[in-house]
Amino acid sequence: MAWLGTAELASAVSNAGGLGVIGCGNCDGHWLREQIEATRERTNNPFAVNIMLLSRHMEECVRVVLEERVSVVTTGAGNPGPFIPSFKEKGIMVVPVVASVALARRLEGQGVDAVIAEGMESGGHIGELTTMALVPQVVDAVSLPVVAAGGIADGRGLAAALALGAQGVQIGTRFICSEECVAHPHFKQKILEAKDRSTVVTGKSTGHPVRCLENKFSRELDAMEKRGAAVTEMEAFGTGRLRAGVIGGDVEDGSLMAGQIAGLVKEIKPVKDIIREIISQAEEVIARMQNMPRVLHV
Ligand code: TUI
Repeated sequence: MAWLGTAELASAVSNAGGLGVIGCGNCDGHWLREQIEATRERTNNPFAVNIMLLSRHMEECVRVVLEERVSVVTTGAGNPGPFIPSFKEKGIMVVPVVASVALARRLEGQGVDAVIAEGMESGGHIGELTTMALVPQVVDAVSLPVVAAGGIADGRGLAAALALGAQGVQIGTRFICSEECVAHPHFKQKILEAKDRSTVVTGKSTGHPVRCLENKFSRELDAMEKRGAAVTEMEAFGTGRLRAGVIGGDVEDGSLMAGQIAGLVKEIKPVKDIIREIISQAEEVIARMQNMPRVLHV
């Protein structure tokens, strides 16, 4: 949740019983330190920092997390292997996003505390497997707690993730439409209007596929890809577009990263109401399933 996982949202989630996450995206160390301090002013509960491993400021962000001794670090868009020992030395829990069983296994061997199995329903940078296929295979492959991510925005999604063997869920897109999220109102409105097929995946040919709401920017990127534009040209074309879209509200020329579940989001609400509703709906779903007649009597 680059630019959106700020102190406002992270502290609201941590105050409501979740684990709020500050999203680094391409931020620098100075921005991250400010967000950590602002989060600490708003909550006494633990929170996490997500480090995006493709960022040019990544090493700076790692240093800030170590200095500030944040409770939990999550990582995305790569293999955090080389940084694990320094986090563990400071007692920081390490919870990487994985998009494959192979990386989950490798990172278990390197001492991570849990993994986030994120399916390609997610917004932003994605792997190739769906949440439904990835989560149970990761659950069977490792002895660590597994957090499911990708396509989860309500209690049905939470219950389904638990049924797949996950211990918890990571939720992004639903929280864009929270009162606390600093997303531009025009971006929030685009999510509220989204339908099931409103997102597209751009950048497959660059090796870094990204899911976002379809708009002028995504169509232009798609056209560049089809005419075989160079990766450097596409990267230059995309620079600054995420911030312009999600904070600046440029919903045509900006990048509006969001997950496939955007079509399910119909209301802007406070974080605590979103979390309470998700949990009570999951409890209802699970209770209903427990009362289902059994088909097989042996
Ligand atoms: O990282 C994300 N979501 C992101 S990062 C991002 S910034 C970006 N912009 C343009 C191009 C690329 C990135 C926007 N959204 N989510 C976590 C995530 N991690 N999803 C998938 C992965 C992942 C993929 C492959 C994690 C590890 C991985 O392993 C590769 C390897 O080295 O084995």
